[in-house]
Amino acid sequence: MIRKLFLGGLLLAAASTSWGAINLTATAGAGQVSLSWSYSGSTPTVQEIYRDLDSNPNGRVRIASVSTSTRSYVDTGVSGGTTYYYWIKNTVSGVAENSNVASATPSGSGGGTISGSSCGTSGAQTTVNATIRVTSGTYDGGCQRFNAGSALGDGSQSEGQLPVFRVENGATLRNIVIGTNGADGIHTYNGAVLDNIYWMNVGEDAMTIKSSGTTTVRNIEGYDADDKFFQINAASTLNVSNCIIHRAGKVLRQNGGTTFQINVSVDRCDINDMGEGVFRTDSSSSTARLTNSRLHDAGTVCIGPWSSCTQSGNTNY
Ligand code: DGU
Ligand code: CA
Ligand code: CA
Repeated sequence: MIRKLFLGGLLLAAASTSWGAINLTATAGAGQVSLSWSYSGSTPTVQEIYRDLDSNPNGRVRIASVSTSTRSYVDTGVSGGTTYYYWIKNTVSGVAENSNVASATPSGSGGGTISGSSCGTSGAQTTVNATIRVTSGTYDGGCQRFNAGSALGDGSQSEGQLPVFRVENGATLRNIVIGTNGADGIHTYNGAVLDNIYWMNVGEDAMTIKSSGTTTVRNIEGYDADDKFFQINAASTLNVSNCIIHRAGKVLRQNGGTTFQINVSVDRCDINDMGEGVFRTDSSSSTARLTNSRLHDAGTVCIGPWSSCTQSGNTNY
């Protein structure tokens, strides 16, 4: 009689939860984690998915509640390079059982769309003998090719060349091809927007921030910057998105020996064949961020005593 009662207790336990198991696996993808799970010995009833940034379930958050028949889930709310921990929780008649913890580290989104500039290089050509100043509103170049004349420089590494464009006070420069003589590229003063710019052969540098402000640079593409692509000569903010930079010493240089603060963000860029690296400063108060980008032979990402220099969501190819 005693033995029979004991067996009955065990059977009851098996029919509820304590002998069941939920076997969870997590597979990392580009910008996502795929979960799949199976049951042995218990019945899927109320299924919830939990996620955490460590394997201790304290502090985990519920990211989904799924139907009784579901056995897989794709979590797209993740960042590349971060390790995530998951559980499936199944509740039957108020009694909860949890799966094993499964973890995965997704890669970056691979940059999403990185398309560079939509200006081809076959537009009409103009020679620029005096820097074109854009002081307000928008200057739209219609994807014409602007070649520096010798009055501006020869596109070599010599300092003191003049820029092809100078953009000031938040004005916008759009749809420009800088031709095979790049001279000193584009200078910005007190903030500017540079949109859809193609540098066929960067001269001494592609763009210089000459005075404080926020410079926004998007949808750009540039080739063969022997030294630096972006030169930053004033305390300022630079936000770059959707760029292709092909062959350069480095993507960005804060002016040598300066200690003012710059804040730089580069998102969704394809950076390939850098001689030295990506960001270089001598200032310990400056910050830089490289996100959602694709890198190939990009060298060292953070060079110098950056206060903060971070990367996330990037992939190497
Ligand atoms: O002494 O300041 O190349 O602004 C060196 C100079 C040099 C700058 C820089 C620039 O760092 O002229 O393009
Ligand atoms: Ca935790
Ligand atoms: Ca320069």
